[in-house]
Amino acid sequence: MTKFRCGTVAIAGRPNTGKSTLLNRLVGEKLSIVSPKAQTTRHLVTGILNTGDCQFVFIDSPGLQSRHRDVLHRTLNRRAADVVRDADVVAFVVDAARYGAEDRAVLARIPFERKVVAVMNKIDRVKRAAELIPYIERLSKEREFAAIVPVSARSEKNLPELLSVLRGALPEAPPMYPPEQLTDRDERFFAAELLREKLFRMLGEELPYRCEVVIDSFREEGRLRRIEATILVERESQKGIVVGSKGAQLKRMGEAARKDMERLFGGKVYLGVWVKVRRGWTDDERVLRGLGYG
Ligand SMILES: Nc1nc2c(ncn2[C@@H]2O[C@H](COP(=O)(O)OP(=O)(O)OP(=O)(O)O)[C@@H](O)[C@H]2O)c(=O)[nH]1
Ligand SMILES: [Mg+2]
Repeated sequence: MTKFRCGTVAIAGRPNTGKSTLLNRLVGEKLSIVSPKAQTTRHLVTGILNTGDCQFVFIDSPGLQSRHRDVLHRTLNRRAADVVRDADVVAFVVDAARYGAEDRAVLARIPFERKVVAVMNKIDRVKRAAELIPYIERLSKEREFAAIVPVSARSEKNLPELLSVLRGALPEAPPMYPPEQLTDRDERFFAAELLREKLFRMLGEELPYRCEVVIDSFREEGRLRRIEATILVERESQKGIVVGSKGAQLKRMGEAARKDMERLFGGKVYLGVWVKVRRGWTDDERVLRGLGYG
């Protein structure tokens, strides 16, 4: 009889390689927010997948990066480093056709004794499979990987192969979570994240990095979830952009977030959103602690 395996898989890599997309596709539910902008993920998001002989506890993490040097982004880098230190195996996600200094910096922070599976994502962008060979060869010189697996998270290519390799790297152990549990986060968390995703997708290049979403109240009234949220910005001028002309921008983002929440929660949502200025919140340790960035 095959022995049951269970353990944690840290999903790590430089920003924008598709870590959150990969987590969502592996567990079959949109748990972690995704945008074309780097450094979208700020929290460790756990997604649990049960197969007949294994429980995978995936942990998505912020992409290690150096573009922003404020306390918020230094905290994110610390989170990313902690998660690769503590996991049973690391899924090190790289872009199929690109490997550089930023990827190398992530790899350098993974303890030497940790098992690492290199995941070459976005192979849907590569025209012919043969083009991958030199990249695989180069990558294999960077470290002794347990395996190098080319995948496409977006088109779900090679994900069963990836799971089988990851399973082999996990310890024999009983499940950590009950089989029906999908994540360790609650609806309040997902409500904030889904709204934050819309800021990343619908606002300009720099503004999302200056915004945070706080859920002020989350109440269930029969089958309706009544959610009140505040978007924090750093300056008055940013507030104007987030709200938009006659409130149009805020309305658009709120509606998109509400629809996603209704899909995820499986029920009607009322979402009220306000925008407040909290000067310098990205660089204020006390404020950040209050926002859960300990
Ligand atoms: N073509 C292609 N695009 C992908 C694939 N996986 C992810 N993407 C896109 O890459 C972008 C970044 O995806 P994310 O999943 O947010 O990347 P991430 O690594 O979590 O990024 P951070 O949280 O910022 O570190 C998004 O536009 C995704 O749609 C893939 O397999 N193929
Ligand atoms: Mg992410």
